[in-house]
Amino acid sequence: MKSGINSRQRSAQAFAEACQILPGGVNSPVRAFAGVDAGPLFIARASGSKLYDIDGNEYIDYVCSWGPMILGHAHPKVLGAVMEAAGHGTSFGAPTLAETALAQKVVAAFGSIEKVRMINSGTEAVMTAIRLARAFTERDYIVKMVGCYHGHSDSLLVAAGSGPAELSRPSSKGVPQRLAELTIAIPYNDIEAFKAAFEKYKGRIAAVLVEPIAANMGVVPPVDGYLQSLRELCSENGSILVFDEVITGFRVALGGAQQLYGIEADLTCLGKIVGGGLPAAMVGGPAGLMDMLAPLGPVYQAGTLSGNPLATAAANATLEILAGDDCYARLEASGASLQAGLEDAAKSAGIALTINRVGSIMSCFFTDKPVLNFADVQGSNIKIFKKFFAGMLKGGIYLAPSAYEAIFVSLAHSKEDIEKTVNVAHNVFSNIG
Ligand code: KE4
Repeated sequence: MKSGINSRQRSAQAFAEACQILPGGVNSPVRAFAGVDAGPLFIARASGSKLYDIDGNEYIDYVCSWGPMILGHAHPKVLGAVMEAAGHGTSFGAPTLAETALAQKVVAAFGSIEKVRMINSGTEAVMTAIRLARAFTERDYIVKMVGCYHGHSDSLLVAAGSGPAELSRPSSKGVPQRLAELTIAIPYNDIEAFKAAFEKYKGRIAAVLVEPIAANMGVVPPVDGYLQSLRELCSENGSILVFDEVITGFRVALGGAQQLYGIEADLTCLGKIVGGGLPAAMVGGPAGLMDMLAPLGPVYQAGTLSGNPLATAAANATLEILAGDDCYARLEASGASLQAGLEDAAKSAGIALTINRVGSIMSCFFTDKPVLNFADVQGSNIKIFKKFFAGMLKGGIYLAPSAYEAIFVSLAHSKEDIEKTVNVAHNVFSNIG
């Protein structure tokens, strides 16, 4: 097995075929490698920290399926739980004990959550949270931050990060202007802009939606006091503070960014890790809000495969392992080691590099300035990012194919993986100029 790209012929052929039948050859835009002017690799299998493409190339994987694979790929306990569940049937459309058990784990981890509703995607979780907030407050406006991404529901494809940002149209066609006007987009980490929005739309803002650690414009942590200010202003104005913890939930701490920063949201959206690599997500919050959901309350939400037995099996197995006492210390150590190695490699090559990191998520911005919001990301050198991405891939390191995404480190990444990654980066940086 060779590491890195030796041939990618079969991927190229597979992509050409896929493009005949799938728009852009993919089932999610960021996978198309549009952000790095290349064609995607087709993956044959994955195990631990490694991915293997259909040309037989091996990569150290830092995409981790865009976050869910915090334990690494094909973890034996997760596979075992899924296979055991599958043997009893794959979907019933009826309640199961595993859903209650999973909900109990989430409630135990998040002090702000008394009840959860399981769904199938982060998009649906955020969509439901917004609907709940609008129902509870009887208001229509929502505030989101420029460059944050919250899935592809209409109201949130406004000034969105991740894929839409890559396509340089931060809003999507097909979203009615009248609907988009109910979404107020302001810069992340800008409290004055936030206060001004509350002044202008006083008494009319149903919800403030934020990634407590932005990770869809690359990783951009909240500046000191930012989340506290959002919390206070929402409380003062009777608006619902929604933390989109689809990436940060169970990633930066078992209790997500809320545990890390000590700020409680009114509603929390979870996804990715909470599905253990299968389709599952959640919206959670106090019973007074959550009980507005059907069948109890007037807010409708439903899903054929919600709480699916396979996804709940993967999720329960994953969260049981993450509750282990040293997981987050190990993730922090690996993240810090990778950051230090990459910074050292860039410095020795004279490359301007700013790394933003929180625990096991980070992003590389090719600039010598701080990166505090989406405009700062756009001011970084994206051309150098593309060369960095291509060089790392050639060296057997699979990073997210976009400057607007994150590097995810898992518990399966070994010291040797980190060392190899840093060595490849030394080589790439010394030739990137
Ligand atoms: P999904 O609907 O893709 O499960 O979740 C949407 C979502 C919601 N909130 C946050 C903070 C998210 O990051 C996401 C999805 N993240 C992207 C990558 N940054 C998923 C990858 C993709 O779109 O293919």
